[in-house]
Amino acid sequence: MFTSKLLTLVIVVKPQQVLLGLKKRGFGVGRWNGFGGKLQPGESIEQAAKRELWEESSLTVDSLEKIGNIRFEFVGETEILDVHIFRTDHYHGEPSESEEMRPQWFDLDAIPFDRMWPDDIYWFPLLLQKKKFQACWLYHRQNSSDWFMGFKKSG
Ligand code: 8OG
Repeated sequence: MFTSKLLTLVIVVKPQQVLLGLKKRGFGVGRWNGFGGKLQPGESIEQAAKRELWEESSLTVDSLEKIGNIRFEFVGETEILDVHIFRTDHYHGEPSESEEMRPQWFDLDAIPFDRMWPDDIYWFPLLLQKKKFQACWLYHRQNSSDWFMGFKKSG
């Protein structure tokens, strides 16, 4: 019996740069990523996305554009991670370091894919081109760099 856990991920983009945070603890520690996490009881996916962005980067947004959805499965595990991905080009405030993330702007031609989740290199270009996508990835085990296969669909 499989269960599914909803997660959010927000990627902040400005002309020629993208904001990423270095994850300082927990799942994905040591990797650069967007800002996000699990839903709290009673929250909508968009509310959770805004809250996590605020908690991890100090940025606020008026609205978010849903751009992608990725489902992650892990071999031998019954919990699927259902990650809803948003892009925003408009934000308020200045990014600042939180307990969980150290934010940094990266030029679009210098995104540190070798220090990000291995699947990111496949869908970031779609996000940057504002193309909607869905994907499913099967990883060997949580926080591992070993993945077996991926499938992506854009449009
Ligand atoms: O609350 P926590 O930090 O554990 O949430 C995990 C975050 O990591 C959440 O924003 C979803 C995101 N995430 C995954 N897998 C992947 C992935 O393969 N690539 C990227 N970019 N983010 C991921 O859970």
